[in-house]
Amino acid sequence: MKSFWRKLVEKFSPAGGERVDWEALLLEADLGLKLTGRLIRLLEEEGLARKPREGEERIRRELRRVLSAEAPPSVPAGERPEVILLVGVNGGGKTTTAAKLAHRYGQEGKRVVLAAADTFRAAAVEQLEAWARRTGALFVAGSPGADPASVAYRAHAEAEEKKAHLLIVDTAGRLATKNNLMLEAGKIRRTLAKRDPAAPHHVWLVVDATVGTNALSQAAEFHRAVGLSGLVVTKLDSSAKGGMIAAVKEELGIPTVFVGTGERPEDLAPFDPDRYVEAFFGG
Ligand SMILES: Nc1nc2c(ncn2[C@@H]2O[C@H](COP(=O)(O)OP(=O)(O)OP(=O)(O)O)[C@@H](O)[C@H]2O)c(=O)[nH]1
Ligand SMILES: [Mg+2]
Repeated sequence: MKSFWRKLVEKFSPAGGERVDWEALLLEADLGLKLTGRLIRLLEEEGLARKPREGEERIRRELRRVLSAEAPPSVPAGERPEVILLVGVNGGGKTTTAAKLAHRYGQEGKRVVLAAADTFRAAAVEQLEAWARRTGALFVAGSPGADPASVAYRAHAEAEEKKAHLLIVDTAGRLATKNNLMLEAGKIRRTLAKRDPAAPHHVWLVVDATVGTNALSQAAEFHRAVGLSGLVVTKLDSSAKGGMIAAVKEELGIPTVFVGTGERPEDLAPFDPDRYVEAFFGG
């Protein structure tokens, strides 16, 4: 199967591959304005702009550098539970990702608490509870309409009491206004910090890869409001290109920590820059 990159190369080098419209190609690959601009300047400075093969090789090397490997997140067996707060707009895959993380760390032998801090949508609580049962995690929820921050607070107390290694907090994605969404995430973050100044240890934005460079503006907004430490990019199994992973790292310095590749609990993998670059360019 031809990779999307190959298809783009064909599309943007109409004259038999001698010249490539790099700018159009890189933008369509979801690399964003800033990274695209820098890559073009690189190619020009190094005299590779009109050399399709060498140009591509240079881009590949630069992407690999931008995505430099970071150690995959691990859950230390500390005194207090490690806390992961998941935020993002509706439908991005937060609840599914919470379940996948519970499954992953549960399999490693960690005691996991799943907290449903989405008290906005009644079905959301049931959805997460079902996942908790499936993955063997403990489950904490609030009543419909309860303050999500209070659910997070209680969940942390329970996680400590049960000597859990990990607390995963799922949040709502749809609120009356986007501003409320940010305010709520900020409040949950501050409330967790009252229980443990080191918490939340991770604040991850869950984004759907198929939104393309929209992920950049989502990440910028959430980063401003809550401070993000990582990205979880979901639905990479759909026809998504995933270029925004490099764009977000370049523009905001936020690394992708996990990628979702399906709807089952096991469809989550730590982000691997080498595999990503390989898949991005394809054969
Ligand atoms: N194909 C695929 N589907 C996914 C993936 N992750 C989540 N989904 C699906 O995307 C849909 C939305 O996922 P949820 O986990 O409910 O998203 P959410 O962010 O919790 O949504 P809200 O609670 O409404 O904000 C569901 O149908 C999931 O099964 C993935 O990696 N691949
Ligand atoms: Mg949800």
